[in-house]
Formats: sequence, C-alpha cells, structure tokens
Amino acid sequence: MAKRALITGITGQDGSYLAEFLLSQGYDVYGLVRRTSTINFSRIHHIQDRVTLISGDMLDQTSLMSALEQSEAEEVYNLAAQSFVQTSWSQPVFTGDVTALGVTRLLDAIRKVNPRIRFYQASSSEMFGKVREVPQRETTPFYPRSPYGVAKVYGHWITVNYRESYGLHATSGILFNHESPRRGLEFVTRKVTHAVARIKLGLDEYVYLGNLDSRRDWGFAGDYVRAMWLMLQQDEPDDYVISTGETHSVQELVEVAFSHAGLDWQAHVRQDERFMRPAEVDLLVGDSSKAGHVLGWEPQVHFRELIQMMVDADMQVVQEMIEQGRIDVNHAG
Ligand code: NDP
Ligand code: GDR
Repeated sequence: MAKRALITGITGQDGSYLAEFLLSQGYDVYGLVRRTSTINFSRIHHIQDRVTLISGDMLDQTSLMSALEQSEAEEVYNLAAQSFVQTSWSQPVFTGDVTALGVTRLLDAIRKVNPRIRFYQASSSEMFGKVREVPQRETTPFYPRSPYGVAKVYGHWITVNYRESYGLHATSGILFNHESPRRGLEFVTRKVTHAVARIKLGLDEYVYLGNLDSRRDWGFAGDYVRAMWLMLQQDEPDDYVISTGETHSVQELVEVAFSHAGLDWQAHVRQDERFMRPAEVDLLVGDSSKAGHVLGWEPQVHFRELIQMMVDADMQVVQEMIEQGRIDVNHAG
C-alpha cells in the first residue's frame, strides 16, 4: 500500500515542491487548503489531479482533526504559516495564532487521532536572529528578532515538548532561506529577479529595496524538501539544521541578478525606508553537517546558479505576460 502524507501549506512554495517529491516517491498526497475567495492553486495546478485537497485552517482545530481522519496520514508536514517576516510586525497576533499556536493545534490533533503519525515542523533560521554563534547549528541558542521569529521559536519548542511529553515522532527542521522560481514576490530574491526581468523587458526602471547589507544563507527549495522527507524516514525524531554553509549579502544578490541580465544594478536599485525592518537579522549562515552525517543530505544548487535560474524563469514569465497582454504594473513590493 502507498504511504499517505498530509501537507499543510501545500499551496505555498515548499508545499508544491514537497508534494511533487512525495508523488515521485509513490505517496498518496493530501493537502490542507484554506478557504479563499479566489482560487490560489497556481503552484500546484500541474499536479492537482494527483493530490487530494482537504479544506481546513490552522486556526480551526476541528478541521485539523478531520483532515487527519480523512487522509489517514502516516506522515504530516506542517508547512502552513504566516511566513513573511515584515508582515509579522503589522499582524503580530495573527502571526502568533497561525505560526505558533497552529503547531499546538496540529500536534494535539495528532496526539488524539493517531499518535503514531510522524510529524515535521517547518522551523526557521529566523529563530537564531541576533546570532549568538557563527555558523549556526542545532545547539545555537535562539534570539528571534521579529514576531515571526518569536512564533517559530514557540513552534519549535512545542514540537520538542510533544516529542518528550507524549513520545510523538515529532521532528523540527531548522531551515535557512530557500528560494525558487515559485518564491512569493514579496521575498527579496524573487522581488529582485522579477524586477530584473521587468526592467530588462522595458516595463520598469527601478526596484525599491530596504537593507542591502543583511546576509543570508540562500539555498534551493527543491533541495530542501528532500531533507524534510529524509528527516521523517529516521527511526528517531530529532532536530536538524538545513543550509548551504555560504552567506551572501542582499547587495551581492542584486549584483548577480542584474549582471546575469546584462544590466548595471546601480542604475536601477533605489533604497526605500518602507522596506527597512524595525529589527533586522544581520547575518545568517548555517552548519548542516549533522544533516550531512545522519541524513546523507547535501545541497545541490548553490547561490549564483540559484539566482540565475530565478532570473531566467522570471524573464520567461514576464515575456509571456507581455505576449498575452497581462502586464500587471502593480506587482508586489
Ligand atoms: P509560503 O508563504 O509560500 O506558504 C505558506 C503556506 O501556508 C501557504 O500554502 C498558505 O496558504 C498556508 N497558510 C497560511 N496560513 C494558513 C492557515 N491559517 N491555515 C492553513 N494554511 C495556511 O511559505 P514557504 O513555502 O516559503 O515556507 C513553508 C514553511 O516553511 C513556512 O512555515 C515557513 O515559515 C517555513 N520556512 C520557510 C523558509 C523559506 O526560506 N522558504 C525557511 C524556513 C522556514 P495560502 O496559499 O492560502 O496563503
Ligand atoms: P527573510 O526573507 O526575512 O530572511 O525570511 P526576505 O527575503 O523577506 O528578507 C531577506 C533579507 O532581505 C532584506 N531586504 C528585503 N526583504 C524584502 N522582503 N523586501 C525588500 O525590499 C528588501 N530589501 C532588503 C531583509 O531586510 C532581510 O534582511 C525568509 C522567510 O521565508 C521566512 O519565512 C523564513 O523563515 C526565513 O526566510 C528563513
């Protein structure tokens, strides 16, 4: 019999790659989707006939229990979150409700419906925030710098707590930034690569950014979902850092993206206070040697290749928009 997995956040960047990966492994894949007034299945459109979507919300405990019962899942991947750091300052309570308490709702539903379920929690390098150690590893203390980071620390510790309190197979993957052509337009990599395409194709002249000095450890989402699956195949639940071990500044990202399109970034990048954060995470770089030893996981795609892949994909997206007369001049900021 095929294994059954339930993914919360299946309509997001990671959810779509994870669903593809699990299908390729022969899984029956179920996805939790929340009710919206317009359909937002663009990332899973190509696999929609191969996955089963179940209506539910991380804010609604009853719907989570129903999703577990309906799917009879053996593995649950909790990817659902209010995941945009900037928004977490304007919606701190909502972010806490979904991104922190949502984890408890799901873990408690698992405990009641089927405590043998293997659970993956999407923890984040944002938990390291004002870093206490370089590079950051599983034992590095947390110091979150945003309501989102604080919510993720809660989600991490409640996962550890349910593992220790109830013996659940509950694992926390502490993933550093990972990107792809499916990244939301508000995140800095995709904002830049999409802007490069629009500038190159004559639709815009400038892109407005915040802090160019912050440094991130950027990997490819397709590589990172494989690590999530590997974690749940281990006999014992544990915590793992997943990262590339390289760090680059936002300015380097900008330079690589613009130069790939043959453009001079200084002519097109403007700084704008609106995109500065009340508290910044200055430097992230992970040490994923534990994942290397235990899971046999290594990243395949590195920074320059990743950004170039995203620029190429956005050139195609914007070109098609132009050809189809669908130019949206108010693209995400
Ligand atoms: P996205 O923002 O692309 O996707 C988030 C998903 O969560 C969407 O499917 C969204 O649904 C869903 N969601 C949000 N709120 C609710 C809710 N109340 N009920 C049900 N579903 C909800 O995030 P990513 O794919 O990039 O990230 C996946 C997870 O990994 C997140 O938890 C994120 O915080 C975490 N993470 C991400 C990293 C990264 O670099 N990408 C790094 C470390 C951790 P909808 O489509 O309806 O909005
Ligand atoms: P991050 O990703 O906050 O690391 O969280 P984001 O791409 O939003 O920011 C990265 C860095 O770029 C700086 N920056 C800008 N960011 C955005 N979004 N827009 C801008 O215009 C801009 N200019 C500069 C930011 O200040 C920051 O330093 C992501 C999310 O996916 C989280 O859900 C996840 O947990 C972490 O990565 C790991």
